[in-house]
Amino acid sequence: MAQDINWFPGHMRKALNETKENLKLVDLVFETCDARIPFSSRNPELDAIIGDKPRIVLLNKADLADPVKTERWIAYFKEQGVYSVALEANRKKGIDKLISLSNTICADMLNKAREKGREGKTIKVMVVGVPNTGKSTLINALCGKKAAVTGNKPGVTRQPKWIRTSAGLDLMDMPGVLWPKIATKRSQLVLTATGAVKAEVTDSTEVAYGAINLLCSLYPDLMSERYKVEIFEGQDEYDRFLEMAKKRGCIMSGGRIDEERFSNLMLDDLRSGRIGRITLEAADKPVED
Ligand SMILES: Nc1nc2c(ncn2[C@@H]2O[C@H](COP(=O)(O)OP(=O)(O)OP(=O)(O)O)[C@@H](O)[C@H]2O)c(=O)[nH]1
Ligand SMILES: [Mg+2]
Repeated sequence: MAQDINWFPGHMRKALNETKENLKLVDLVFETCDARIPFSSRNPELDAIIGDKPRIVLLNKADLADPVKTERWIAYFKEQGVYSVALEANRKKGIDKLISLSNTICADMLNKAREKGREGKTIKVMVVGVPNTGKSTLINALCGKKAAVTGNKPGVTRQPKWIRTSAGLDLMDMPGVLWPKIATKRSQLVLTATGAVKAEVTDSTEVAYGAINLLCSLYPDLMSERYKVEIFEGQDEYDRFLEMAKKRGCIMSGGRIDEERFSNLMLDDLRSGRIGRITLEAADKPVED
């Protein structure tokens, strides 16, 4: 991965500080991650800030992830004593489960408020996570209207914002945050490939090349089907990349392969689920390089 990517621009430091300050105002934290990369899309700095505050890890974009692996991740979080829910925020799937789990976790607090005569007490929730994991989409799903701005790129939400829902939750939408030193090249690759890092600061050919090699080892059948090439052990990776680009018609005048155009097409395929349902990190060995 290119050395000069700034994973932690100034506005993210500001958002992280605001997370720390606002945490005292909330009862519960929803931490969104990308179900395709539940290990790499959890921010260790956010994790430290959240500390012991009750939280639910949301495996969002579950529609794009491998369902069997998502089940294993849910079991893994359970073993760790962490609440988690698989979500498809854009289709409102998993929302009812999330509301009922939030009520269960906050039952004591709600009962105490009721005893004191505060009937309408809401659960105050802060929604945090790395960029582009669907925080604002989730908030819109919970309140049934477009109260938060969403977008198919990271860095859409810039300011914390309170949004009231009819489900008994008050939600604070937070800007997505990364952290300064993303430990492994593999984490850097999967975060950029899935779209948590601004496309403008990455080299699309480098990201697509890495993503293709990873996907060919994890999901050879899906890749072979999508890009109409044979995938076999000992294959030259660069030759395979060029062949895929050629099959996709990414050829310039004079016959040269248009690597950049193919890379952008491939990343678009990956980000929008056209390759198939894929999960790039397994719960039984979450740390790999
Ligand atoms: N396939 C799929 N896409 C989703 C899902 N949830 C959100 N998205 C899409 O993901 C993109 C990012 O959604 P946002 O809600 O803006 O993400 P965010 O976490 O608020 O992003 P920042 O504000 O940049 O941190 C949008 O294009 C959404 O439509 C989901 O469950 N499945
Ligand atoms: Mg947002």
